[in-house]
Order: sequence, then C-alpha cells, then structure tokens
Amino acid sequence: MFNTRGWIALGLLSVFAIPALAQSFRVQCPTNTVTHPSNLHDNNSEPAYTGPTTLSAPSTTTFQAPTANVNGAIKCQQISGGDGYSTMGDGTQTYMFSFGPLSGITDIALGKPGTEPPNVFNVPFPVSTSNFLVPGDPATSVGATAVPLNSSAMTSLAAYNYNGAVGLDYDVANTVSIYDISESGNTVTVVANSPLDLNLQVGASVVIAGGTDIPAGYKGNVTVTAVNVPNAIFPPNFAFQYTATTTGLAQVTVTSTGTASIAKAIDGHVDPRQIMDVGVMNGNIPAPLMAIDEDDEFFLTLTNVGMIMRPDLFEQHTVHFHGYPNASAFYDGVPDASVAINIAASFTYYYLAPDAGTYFWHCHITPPEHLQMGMVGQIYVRPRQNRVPAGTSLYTALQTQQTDLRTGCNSATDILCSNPLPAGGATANAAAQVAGGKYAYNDGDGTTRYDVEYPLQIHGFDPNFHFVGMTFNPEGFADMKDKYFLLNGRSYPDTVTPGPLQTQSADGVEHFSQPLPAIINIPSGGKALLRISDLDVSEYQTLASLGIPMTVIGYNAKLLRDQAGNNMYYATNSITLGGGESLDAILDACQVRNATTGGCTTPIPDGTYYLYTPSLDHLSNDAENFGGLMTEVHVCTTYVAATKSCGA
Ligand SMILES: [Cu+2]
Repeated sequence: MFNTRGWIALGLLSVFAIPALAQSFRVQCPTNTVTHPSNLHDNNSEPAYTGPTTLSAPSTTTFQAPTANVNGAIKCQQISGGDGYSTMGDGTQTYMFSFGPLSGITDIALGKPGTEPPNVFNVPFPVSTSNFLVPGDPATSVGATAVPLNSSAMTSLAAYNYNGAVGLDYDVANTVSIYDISESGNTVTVVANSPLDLNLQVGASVVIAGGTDIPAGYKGNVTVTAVNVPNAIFPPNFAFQYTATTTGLAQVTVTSTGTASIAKAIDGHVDPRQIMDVGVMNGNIPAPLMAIDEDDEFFLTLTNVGMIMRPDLFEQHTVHFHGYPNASAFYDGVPDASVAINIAASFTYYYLAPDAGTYFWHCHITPPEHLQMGMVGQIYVRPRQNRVPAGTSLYTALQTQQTDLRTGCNSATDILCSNPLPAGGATANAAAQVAGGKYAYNDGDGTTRYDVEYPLQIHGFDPNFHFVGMTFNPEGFADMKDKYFLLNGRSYPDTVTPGPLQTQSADGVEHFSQPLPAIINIPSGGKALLRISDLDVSEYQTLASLGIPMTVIGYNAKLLRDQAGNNMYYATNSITLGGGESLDAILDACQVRNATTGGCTTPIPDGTYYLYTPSLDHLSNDAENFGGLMTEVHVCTTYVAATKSCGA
C-alpha cells in the first residue's frame, strides 16, 4: 500500500513537472497588418471615408486582402494591472486593485484617451543620465527641475509630452556566425549556425562580414527579403535571404569567418525597470480612457506589475470589453474561456473596432471584487461619419455604408439592424458634412452632431470593502454598500477640480490617481456629448441636468432609431442607469435654433449649471453630509477649444 502511494505521488509529480515558462513584459504595435497594409495607407492617421474597403477577389486558396480605399488605421495602448491609491472627496485615501497608464501617460494626465497611433506609441523614452522615468511619473517630474524632459524648465504636463510605450527599448544588436552562404540569381540565402532572432523581420538591416573565404559580393550592409527560409541544412528559422548586386557568387559551406550582424531594433522588447518604476502603485480610477475610430485595429497590451500591498496574492488580471461585439473569445478576457495574465507578464489584446458608440471595459477576474476595487474604465468608438469629406451629403455617406458587409442594414430582413437610414430619404435629410464635424453615431441626418464631448463614468466605492481588500481576504460581498459616489473617480467637490488629482501612495511617492475631471465646459450656444457609462457594481444611479435640456440619442452603444428610420431620441432632465449600462446624451446650451441652418439664435445664458443626482442620499461623501455624485456645467462665450476650458 505504501509503495503504491509512493508511486502515485511520483507519477503526479512527473505529470506536473512541465518546465515553467518564464513570464516576460512586452508590447506590440505593428505599423503594417493584413487589414491595414502600410503600402496602401499610412496607419498613423485616419483616411477619409468614401466607401467600403476594396478587397481582392474571393479565392479558395487565400484570404481576401485590401487592395484600395483602406478604412481606419492602427491604434495601440499599454496599461498596467496592479494596485494604487485614490483620494475620496472627504480626503480619505482609498486602496484599489487598479489599472494605470503605461502609454499615453501625458495624454491620460491631461484627461484625454491614452490610445496612440504607432508613430507615437513606438517611441522609447529619451533616456539619458539626467533624463529618466522615476516612480510616480509624470506626477513626480512635472514641476520638478531634477528630471528634465525635453526642456530644462519643465513645469507643465503639456511640456512633459511623453506618450510612447513606457519601457519600450531597443532589442540588443546581435551577431550570428554563418554556416552556409549561397546565391541563386541575385537572391542570397544565409544559413546561420544558430536560430535567428525571433524578431528578425523582412526589411531589417543586416551586415554580412567575413574573411577571405567569403566573396566580396556577399559582404556589406544588406536588407532582409525573407525570413524562415526552408533549406537543406538546418530548420527554416536558421535562414534568411537578401538580394545581392552581383550574380554568380560561389557557395561557401562551413565558413570559418562569416558573420551576420543584426542591428538593434524597436521590436516590442521592453526594459522592465522602467515599467516597474512607472507602473507599480500607479492605479487610476477610472482606468485609462481608450478611444478608437470605427474600422481601426486596436492593439492593447496589459502588463501585470503585481500588487505591492498584497504580496500574498498572485492575482491575475484580464481586459474584458463589456457589450462590445468581439469576434474571438480569445481576446474577450473572460478567464474561463480565454487567457488571464499572470504577474510579470504582458499580453496584447487585439480588436477590430465595431460599431460606433460608448462602451466600457473591466477586469474579469472575480468581477464583483476587481470592479468594486477599481478595475473599470471606458472605451468609445468614433463613427465613420466623422471622416466623411466636407460637403458630402451625410445621407449619401450612410447609403454608401450599406454596401459594407459589416454595416449593411436592410431593416426588412435583418431585425438586428443597428443603424438604419433615417426616414424620409435624401430629400428630408439634407445635412452635409461640415469641415471638422463630429458625431456620436453614423446618423445620416446630422442629428448626433456635437461641439465638445465628455466621458462621464459613474462609480460607487465602499471604503470598508477596499480596506478589507488591502488587508486580508475574503471581503464580504453581501455587505457591499457604496458610500462614495463618483463621477470619473471623484466625488464633488473634486469633480470640478481641473487637471489630474494625485495621491501619495504607500511607496511615499505622489501618483496621478484620478486623471479625469468631470467639469463640463460648453461654448455658448453649443452642444456637449456626454458619454455616460454606469460602472457601479451595486446600485442604480440617476443624473439630472438643471437648466440645460438633455437629449438621449444612444443607449448601450446603439443609436436610438427604429427599424423604419425614425429617431427615437427623447428629451429629459434626468437619466437612470444600472451597472453595466451606457448612454449617450447631448446637452444643448441653446434655447432657439434656426430650423434651416441649425445655428443657435438664442443661446442659454453664460453661467454655471449643475449635473447632479436627485437620489439625495448619494449627495454625500461617506459620513460627510456633502459632496457625492455631482458636477458643474459651465456655459461660456470665452470657451477655449485647445484646453476645453472656459478661459480667463
Ligand atoms: Cu483584475
């Protein structure tokens, strides 16, 4: 009996004795993909929308590739998963499990989305002896003279100006010895003695060198034309090809001196020290804001830096885009159906932007716990209609979208049709694109146009749950009761504090903790789009507008329009949302509009108005009989577009 047991134990040990794969941090942000080939469009900017992407003819042997008129571009973002602190409206510091920005750090601190195109994301921090990222950055360095960035007297966030991927660093240069080099026509095949760098790519620069046994025609600085080349000697990952200027070069086998030197390159490698310095204790509430354009490909890297205050936990994190039509469960972040990210690992999620609208995202590990602790934020998708060239009829542009398989909408046959043409045809819908016009949806009639947009995320925090989360598990889920009511992570009066809020964390360093103010500044007579998502895990939340009419135009990332094309928008002075719901509303600071031009003839007077909850027990900050879910709406003729402020 004893022997049998011993044998079983050994057997189990051997079953589980699979070599542990080392975790590693990485980022990923390609400039060229199958869907967005860089030879057809520079993926750092959005092309105009003139019609569906042209694809190659259907084939039984290969996928359909874009051949012209590519829509959308590539966007990238990196976030940390870990912990951090925030400051509540009564001054209490609250511990969080949370996401923080690891790219677009200046934009995030300025209250903007941290989503960047490849030419901004793929830029390493300009490290020098006097210029390096320190814990808490950018909060630590802004205003300090010890760590200058791009300026010897950096005092403002705008001057900090670093939005690349934190940690991104050059892969080391490396040299491999050549086993065999041969030529066929002008094509040279190099077979090395060892596997080549996994990241060696077509287009990379390689220096071929060697002694007298290597003919001169092979040598010099060459450009890789193929990698993973099947050959008779070694596996394909030992070989690459390039084009030589001379032909007829003799094959050299078993060279004693030949080498191929691969230059250092930006290929997604990172310096973990920079990531830990910036990412640890850097959690934000709300989690980093994300924004993409319809048709974009979005590469989102989650880097799990661990929770310093809870060394007993080895908590995984994921990203789940809530309510977002996602083609593959693999990138859906539900741990049961997908992967979850361990501490010390990175994972790049991939999304193809779906229909325009306001969505939100959260960690899907023990969702009630990680959401209540703070791991939740917003993502919104801007519509194609923003990219329609000026002067084009919006109705015609939406008709053009009907020829796209994804957005084609035949109300007679498709009851899930999400965005029908507006009723009345082209005659009744004469709106044309104006230069720089911005819309919430592809409306085809211009009715969702706005002047300024504000993401508004509603949260609730239970300080007792957070305190237990900082000290020991398990938290009492059944006792969860909100005592702080937050708009963009802040309760009144912090909601109307401009700029990022910072909190000193357990590492003794100030970190930007609540970067997103909730002040709504509207130019006189203008329209503000409120992208409202309720991320509260325990209660319904109501917001009321005093003095400025509110029109609800979208609900759960869908335009409010019936299948016959009638707009189902409604005017209201309050909205109520449950956790997990989102809604788009327009605040119109105009009393009378010209029926033909839509211009404002009688604006609402300049002044301060309020957006607040009429659930009066939510107008409080824990024991403080003051504060809560409330912010100010400022209408002003002195509006400054660059800073979205009411100016001096
Ligand atoms: Cu989590």
